[in-house]
Amino acid sequence: MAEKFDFLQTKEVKDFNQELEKYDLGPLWEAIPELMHHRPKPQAEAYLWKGEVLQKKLMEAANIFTPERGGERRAIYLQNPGLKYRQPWGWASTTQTLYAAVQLLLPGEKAPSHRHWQNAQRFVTHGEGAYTIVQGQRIFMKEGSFLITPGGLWHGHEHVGDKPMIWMDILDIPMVYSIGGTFFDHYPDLLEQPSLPDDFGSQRYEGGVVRPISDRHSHIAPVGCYRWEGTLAAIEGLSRFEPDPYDGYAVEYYNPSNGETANPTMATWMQKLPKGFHTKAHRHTHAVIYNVFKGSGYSVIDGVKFEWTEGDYFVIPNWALHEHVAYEDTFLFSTSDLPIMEKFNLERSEALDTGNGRQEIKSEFKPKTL
Ligand code: GTQ
Repeated sequence: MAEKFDFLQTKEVKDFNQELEKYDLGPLWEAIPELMHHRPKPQAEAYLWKGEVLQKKLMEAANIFTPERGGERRAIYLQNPGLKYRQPWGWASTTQTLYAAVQLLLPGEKAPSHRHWQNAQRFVTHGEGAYTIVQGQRIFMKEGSFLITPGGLWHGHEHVGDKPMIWMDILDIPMVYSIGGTFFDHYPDLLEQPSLPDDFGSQRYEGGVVRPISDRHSHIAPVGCYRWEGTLAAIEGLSRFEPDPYDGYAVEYYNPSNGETANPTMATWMQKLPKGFHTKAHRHTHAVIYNVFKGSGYSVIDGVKFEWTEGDYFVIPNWALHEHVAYEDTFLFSTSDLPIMEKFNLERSEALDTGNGRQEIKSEFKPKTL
């Protein structure tokens, strides 16, 4: 091995590498170790953003522009420092495949209807009374609601309530960008008008585990909104039994017409960690973006301690060892690229192989604060 390496350092080989570059060609003998890591080695880093920083910056943004006047949405996205400047104009996504943002809509505001082929979803963290209109259906939002807008559907928002609303957006923007598949259209009017009853999907699925007989065949979004009450009831049922040692009591939002994830490229979970619960450490190929919906605690990610409190956002990159600890009853909302990894046959997982399944803490992450 050493001999081969030495050979690659010779002047003859180096000169030839440069010669190839003149023709926009590249030598594979230089590239393999960088392109084909033994194990996933994402450029995205483990990272945490404080909720209060996002709230403050959104309120400041509200003083300088409204979505109706331009820019489409008042959303501030989570830029992973490990991915900064990787893209040509200097934006960075949250993980390699997913973008996450936090959006503010004030009473009386409208965010114009548009459509794109990126899959989108929202998780409401503050407020109620705004609706999103998706393909002619007004879907009313409130705290704890999870909403999907799969690719290609018209959607716009309007706030007809009386208190500011904040929600988290997650889209597969970086993935669609990297495969060069993006399409985007503005709706001809400011907002699409209703053509279906309000909250049509949620009403049709009010019973939860049964489906209308006409939904025996796959639909893209039979349910547009998964309400908190239903999610909580499911978790309470699970909580009567033993927790999963790695994830506590976790449920996945799914598409009841085909049994797959609610949105085709993203897996989204709500997980409860009871007070004092300490999960065992493991790692998996998919990367995860979290919102601390309720509670507080910490996660250890590749030996680094990330303390979190209600409202924070954090990222576990691909193949990073991680475990969570809850100081109080905690609900973590999360979205990952699990379906993407599964479709490419890349999903693997592995448990930490030591006595108690816990990592040694080597350092503590210092988040940016106000
Ligand atoms: O609210 O429709 O954060 O289209 C990014 C793209 C939000 C939205 C985002 C979007 C939206």
